[in-house]
Amino acid sequence: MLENSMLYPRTTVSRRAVPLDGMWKFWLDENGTGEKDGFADGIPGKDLIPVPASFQDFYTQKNIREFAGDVWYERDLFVPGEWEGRQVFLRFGAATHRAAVYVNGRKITEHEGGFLPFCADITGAVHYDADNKVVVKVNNELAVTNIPCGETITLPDGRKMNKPYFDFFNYSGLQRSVFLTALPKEYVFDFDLDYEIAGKDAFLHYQVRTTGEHETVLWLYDEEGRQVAASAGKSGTMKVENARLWRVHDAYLYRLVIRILDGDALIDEYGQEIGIRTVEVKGTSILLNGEPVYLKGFGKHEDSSIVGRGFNIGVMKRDFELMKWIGANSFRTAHYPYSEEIYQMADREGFLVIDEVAAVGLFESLMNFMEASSGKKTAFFKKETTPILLKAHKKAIEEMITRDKNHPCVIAWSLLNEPETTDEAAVPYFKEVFDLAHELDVQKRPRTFAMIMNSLPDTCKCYPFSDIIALNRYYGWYVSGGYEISQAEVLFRKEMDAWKALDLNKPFLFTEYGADTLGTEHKLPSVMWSQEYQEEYLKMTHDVFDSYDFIKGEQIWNFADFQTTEGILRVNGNKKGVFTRDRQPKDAAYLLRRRWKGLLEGFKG
Ligand code: BDP
Repeated sequence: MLENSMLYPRTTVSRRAVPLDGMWKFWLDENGTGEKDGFADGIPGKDLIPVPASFQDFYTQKNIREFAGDVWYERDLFVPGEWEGRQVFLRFGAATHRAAVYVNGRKITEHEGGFLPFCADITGAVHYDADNKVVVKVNNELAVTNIPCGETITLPDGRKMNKPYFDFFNYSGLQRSVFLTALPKEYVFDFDLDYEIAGKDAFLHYQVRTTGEHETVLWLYDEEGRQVAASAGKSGTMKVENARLWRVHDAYLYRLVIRILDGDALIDEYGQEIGIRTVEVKGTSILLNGEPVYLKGFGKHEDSSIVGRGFNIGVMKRDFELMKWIGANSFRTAHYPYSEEIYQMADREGFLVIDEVAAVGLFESLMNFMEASSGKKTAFFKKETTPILLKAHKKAIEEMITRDKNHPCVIAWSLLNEPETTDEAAVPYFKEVFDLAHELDVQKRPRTFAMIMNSLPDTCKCYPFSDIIALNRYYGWYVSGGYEISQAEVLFRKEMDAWKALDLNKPFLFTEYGADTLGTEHKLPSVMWSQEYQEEYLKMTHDVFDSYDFIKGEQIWNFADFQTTEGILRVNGNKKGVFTRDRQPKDAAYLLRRRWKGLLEGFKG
């Protein structure tokens, strides 16, 4: 059970939420002595850095960009006197990958895991109507005991260096908004919603958790602000007559308001936009409101110039506009839960989201995405430290599901990306994470994991756990690329025929396929890396998709070019983007647009 509420901070009649975004003091702890040197009381220097943002791409020194270790943030915090007697928190959208929070020199809390929110209860540590000092130590070292997996090595000159087992830059720092919040002592902590559609009406089953015993009441308002249902009690059902359902690109949002009352007096109020919809897997179909849907879209990243993985509201807007333009209806939050604002936008825009926890790099390999697919390395889950990893992984699943479960956009949980699945040791590990997701989600949304190239019908021990079989496949890129593409197609079809022969009666989805393409390169006839080849590759791949009825979606890798660690396989980043890193279309974007605009929502339904 989580210690802190995961609800998004909002100001209401009973609550206050003050964003602390802006410039914070910043210090790179190159000697790792911050703790001993008393940084908790205040950090050295005068350097300022923006929050939210990754710290890496602002500076001109390579040792800052590549830094592995502790970085420190500090700012003053004025806490209004009227808040005395309330519950006062600092709420971090994320701190990558772990953090310790100090207020006025006192350690308040620690949090492990870089992509989910946490709160520091500072009620007893602050001076009211006065300035206080907040110091946050953020550490970005990678290990096989935490997700995402990797290692931290020490170079001959004594510097530490991160070695990710994954293919995206290890951006870190305070990458999401920080809020100062004040809540009443008794407050709405969490709630769960589940829907049932009955003809024109809908039933909304709910459960509310509060920190006290007073009466809880719920109101539901439509988009015009008219009250359409109400209920009392911490659990129950509301009937919504003539319910407007939440649909793809036609997202109707009701507003749920939860109040805690003491007679006529209001103790707490929390409101959130919700969408009435059902999600289900039936046979080989993915059903939204009982109707089949074919997923078209992307694996994405939170990644942009200068701010790195920092939440960027402008980039978010542009991304949604491009996704609408191209005819996409969905995306996967590869390879970590995204900023909460992105799910709010997907709710509003009617996009279907596969929400992925940061379990990436669960493979015995330094260049995971290449070596791992060769099948040479196995038995990742046999390590002595696996139980520690599993614990961190389960905690992240709990935090993710608690945070995101009430977003109508979230239609499935992706519990791992490209893990090792060929050794029996993976099986009990998978069982634990898949069971946990099922147990935590009252909507029992489909669960999946993205399967690497060597997780094949005859080698993968874990696909039976998935409700949707999600494949990451690169026939024509990592396998038989270029002039050998006809061979790639033969191999691809051979694999798909083998899946077909298993007759799993489950939907298949491509969570990754793609070819690195330089936005600057044209070549007639094509060569690999040219825009012409990206189109050839897509035509072949889409032909294969269209030959199998059980394939119910395609999410190309990647929406946009993104930063990775430097290396011989990456030209200043991964270039599989359909859009460049500054969000302009490559030629393939027009091909995809023609295809996706032409496919019916219920294609192959
Ligand atoms: C897959 C990974 C993804 C990589 C991609 C690639 O899931 O993170 O970026 O391949 O190689 O292995 O482009």
